[in-house]
Amino acid sequence: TSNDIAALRFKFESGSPAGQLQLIPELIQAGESGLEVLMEFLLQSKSNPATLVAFKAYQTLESANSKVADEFLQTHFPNGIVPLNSERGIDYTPLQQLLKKQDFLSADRMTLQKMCELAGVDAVQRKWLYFTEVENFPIKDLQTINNLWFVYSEGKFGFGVQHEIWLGVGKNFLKFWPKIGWKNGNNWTRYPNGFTWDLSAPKGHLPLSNQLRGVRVIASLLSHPAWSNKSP
Ligand code: UYC
Repeated sequence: TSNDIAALRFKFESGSPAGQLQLIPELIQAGESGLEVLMEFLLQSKSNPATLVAFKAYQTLESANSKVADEFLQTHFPNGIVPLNSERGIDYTPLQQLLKKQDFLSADRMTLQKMCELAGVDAVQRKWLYFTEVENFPIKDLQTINNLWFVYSEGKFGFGVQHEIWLGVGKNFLKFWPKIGWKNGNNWTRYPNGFTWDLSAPKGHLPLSNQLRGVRVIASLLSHPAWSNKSP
């Protein structure tokens, strides 16, 4: 009844993220009026960094077989739900498209490509990064890349997750590698087939940073102010 849906709407809108996740199946059961609650929620949170709840709401609408929901997504979120802010005019749409499909291997390569674009023409030709370039990356762009990885991996991947794990081992890379599945005993995980390209991977497994040229690039990525300064 309309009373039930009003109560459900109130519960959803005032709930914690965990509570909201649990309510999504009930909203689907409520039919079109439940989907409307999710659409309104997505519109209201449009300018904020996307959250896991927003991603679940998005996935739900996408698979709802509803003409209204399809048109809504096509109009407001044609490429996905993460805002693609860039301070240097970089187009992160291709990265969002790959991550939305959870094609993590191609997304990992695209991430390196986009970070090279962010660093400038020299890096695009070189196809890898100097740590001095990484230090100068804008917070906004790293947060966009990270939000994309985080949201579409349902909280498993991204530099922010790697940052947390790295702090947890006292910034000790020898302890960090095995934790994220990049080294097993004395053996480096081999690129590309040794890595796990789906959500069964350990937390923080992706995106990769090639260590051939040393740890300075990943060290400056993980020390970047993007991970301590959450406001845009
Ligand atoms: N590779 O082993 N890696 C490559 C990783 C290393 C090697 C690319 C990560 C160790 C060679 C990516 C690890 C190592 C190539 C990564 C890893 C090594 C290559 C493609 C665990 C030998 C070039 C993008 C730390 C002991 C040959 C790029 C090729 C490529 C990532 C070998 C993303 C996380 C120290 C010879 N490795 N790389 O940047 O495949 O080239 O084209 O890090």
